[in-house]
Amino acid sequence: MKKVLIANRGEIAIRVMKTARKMGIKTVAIYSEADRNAPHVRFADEAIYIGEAPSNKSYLLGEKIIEEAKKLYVDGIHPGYGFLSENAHFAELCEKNGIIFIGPKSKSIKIMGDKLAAKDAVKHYNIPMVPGVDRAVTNPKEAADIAREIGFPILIKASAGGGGKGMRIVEQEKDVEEQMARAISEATSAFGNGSVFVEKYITSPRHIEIQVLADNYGNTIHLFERECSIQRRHQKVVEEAPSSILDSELRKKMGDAAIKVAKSCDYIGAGTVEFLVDKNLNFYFLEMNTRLQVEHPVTELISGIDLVEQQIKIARGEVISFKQEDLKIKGHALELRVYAEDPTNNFLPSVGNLNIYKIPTGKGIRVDNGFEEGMDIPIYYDPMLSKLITYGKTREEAIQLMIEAIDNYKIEGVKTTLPFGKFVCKHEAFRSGNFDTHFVKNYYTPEKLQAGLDEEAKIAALVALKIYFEDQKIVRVPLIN
Ligand code: MV4
Repeated sequence: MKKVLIANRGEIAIRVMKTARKMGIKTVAIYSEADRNAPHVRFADEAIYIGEAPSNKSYLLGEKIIEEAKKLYVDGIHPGYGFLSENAHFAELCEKNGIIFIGPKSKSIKIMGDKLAAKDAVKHYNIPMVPGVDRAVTNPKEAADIAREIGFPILIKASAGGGGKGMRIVEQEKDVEEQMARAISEATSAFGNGSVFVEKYITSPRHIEIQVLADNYGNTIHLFERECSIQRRHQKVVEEAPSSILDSELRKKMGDAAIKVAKSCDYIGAGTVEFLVDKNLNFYFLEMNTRLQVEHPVTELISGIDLVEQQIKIARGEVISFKQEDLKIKGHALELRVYAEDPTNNFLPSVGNLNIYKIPTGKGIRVDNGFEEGMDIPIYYDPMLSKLITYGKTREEAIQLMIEAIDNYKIEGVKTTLPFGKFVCKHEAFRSGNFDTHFVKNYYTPEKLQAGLDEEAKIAALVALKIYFEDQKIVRVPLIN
């Protein structure tokens, strides 16, 4: 593989290019009208203009991207995350055009993209599943019967859904009919597929996912877990590895289950198997993400494995060069997603110009960044500016590094989720490890964040005052005795 096209933008495009370059592979960027001067375009060896700013006129135009790739004799396409990364048709189209899709086969994408097909694929592998049904339910009476059997609350899920879209919690029998109808109509309009199923609702779970790697020769391994419970409306905010609730025994059980999930769909490449873990540490398979995930860096830091390098090696037909037994967790990593969103105003996108944008550096700090000072933040795409990743010997060290690194960002022009990240890192529930997927809903209010910001402003003002007086050599009258 001599030349790879990265069908993406922002931090992930740059992240993938860095590894390709390290491996001696040439890189090709694609860009939309809004990204003519974007960092990922300048970072690449070559760049191709695809189309207008909206994604459906540029980054989602699979056929156009392949057509341009062929003109430049590209050998492989890395899709990053989002956009075309879980588009089975695109993966197939690449192969049909003699270009390697750096990802799984389209068959695996198809199976795991459909939650019922996924349940069907894993059913002979003895994977723990949430109590419920593994077939589409259309009749509310049938749903009520199932609910009575498994017990309320239940969760109605869209088969074509995922990432929290098209889900309905139902607490009582009298609400089943109405919520069913809503779930079906939501799923029909959102996915063009009204198929729904019913599960027992796990009320306060942790969201833990396992990173897997599989080559073309039947070798499938896992690279431990990521704890992703700190999320807001299905948008992850802080991720970490390892999870403080897993011991080596549970880690092995979940790792083995994840490997079996990957095998059930003949998975090849890097993938992630999502689980819910309940209060009693029972775990249940939820879904599999057939792409490189946003939060992959925390796994890279604790395992010492470059996941993009592994993706490329596997795609060009190499055998995974290490065994499960060779892998060991070393240290602790945290990731904060830095979004241009206002945490004091319902996380509203805060678009504008990055008048000042300075990112922290130092030992134990990694920033995967897609922006630079002076840039306007395009309104067309996800407003994530960068990912702040910290790595320490212990969890406490990684948290402390995170707090300091947050303070060392200098951003003016837009509001960001940095103060929110600090709120999480300073919260007792997070520090003690005693939290679940409801952390944000349970503990966060804009007022608490504002109080923290006001306190910091006050301290900053007092420090400034102190420096001022010292400079002036003015003898102060004590303010308080
Ligand atoms: C669940 C659940 C509780 N019980 N399934 C959310 C996203 C999608 N991957 C599945 N999700 C959930 N499925 C049962 N049977 C709770 C969630 C869920 C969740 C899962 C992971 C991370 C955050 C979440 C937030 C709300 C709900």
